[in-house]
Amino acid sequence: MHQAQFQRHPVRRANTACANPVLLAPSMMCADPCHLERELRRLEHLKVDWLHFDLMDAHFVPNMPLGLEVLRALRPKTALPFDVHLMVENSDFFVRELAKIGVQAITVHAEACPRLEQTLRRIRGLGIRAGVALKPATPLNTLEGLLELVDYILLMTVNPGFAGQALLPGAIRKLADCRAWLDRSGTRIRIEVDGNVSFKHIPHMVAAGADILVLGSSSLFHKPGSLRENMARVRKGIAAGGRQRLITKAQP
Ligand code: S6P
Ligand code: MG
Repeated sequence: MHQAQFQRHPVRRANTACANPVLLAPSMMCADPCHLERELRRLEHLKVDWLHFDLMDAHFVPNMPLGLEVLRALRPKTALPFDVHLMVENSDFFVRELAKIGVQAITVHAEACPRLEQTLRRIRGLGIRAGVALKPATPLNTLEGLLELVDYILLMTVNPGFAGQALLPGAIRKLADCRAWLDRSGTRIRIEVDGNVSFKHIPHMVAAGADILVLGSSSLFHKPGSLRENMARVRKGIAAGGRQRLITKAQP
C-alpha cells in the first residue's frame, strides 16, 4: 500500500517549464525525539510528501540520531512514504533490514558503497525506490553509467552527519549542473537537496532544479516558529523559486 501511494500522488503542474513538481521531506532527526508520533501527526496535517529519516552508524559519519527500531515502531503509524538516507559503512546490511521494515525509498552514499551498482540493483529488486547521495566534494560524474538504476540523486549541500550547518560554497552551482546533466540525459530522475535547505536558500534551490527538499532546522523545524508558520514560509519560498509543490491527497 505504501509503495502504491508513493507512485501515484496526483500532480499539479507548475507554471514554468519543469518536469517535476517539488516534494517536501521533513527530516525526522530535527523533530522532537521525545514525541515522534505527535510530530508525525502534525506533519501529516501539513500535508508533507515523504518523511526523511537519516540513519547513521557513527563510522561513516560521527553521529547516530535515529536507529532501525525507531523506524520499525513508526512505520505502522502512518501511510506517509519513508525516505531513508543511509550514512553508514555497511549499506547492504541496512538495506536488508529496511526492506523488512517496509520503507519506500533508500538512498545510499556513493562514497560508502564499493559495489554501488549491485547495491542499487538490490534495492530496486526489493521493490524500493533507489537513490544515490553525493557528499559536497564528490563529483557528479561518479554517477556516469548508473542513471538507469537510480530514481533520485540526493545532493548534500553540507557535509553529512549533522543538522544546523551552513550551506557550502558551490552547492547551488553543483545542483544546477546536475539538473542540466539530467535534462540532457532525458531521464526523469529527481534531485533531492539536503543540508541548510533554509527559508533563504529554498527559492534558489528550487530555481536551480531541486525536486525534493529535505526540511530541517533551518526551515520547517526552525525555532521559534511553529510548524504551521514555518510551512507557510517554505511554500512561499518554493513559489518564489518558480515552481509549485506537489499537491497530495489528504492523509488518513
Ligand atoms: C544531515 C542529514 C540531514 C539533516 C538536515 C537538517 O547529514 O542528512 O537530513 O537532518 O539537513 O537540515 P538543516 O536545515 O538543519 O541543515
Ligand atoms: Mg538526510
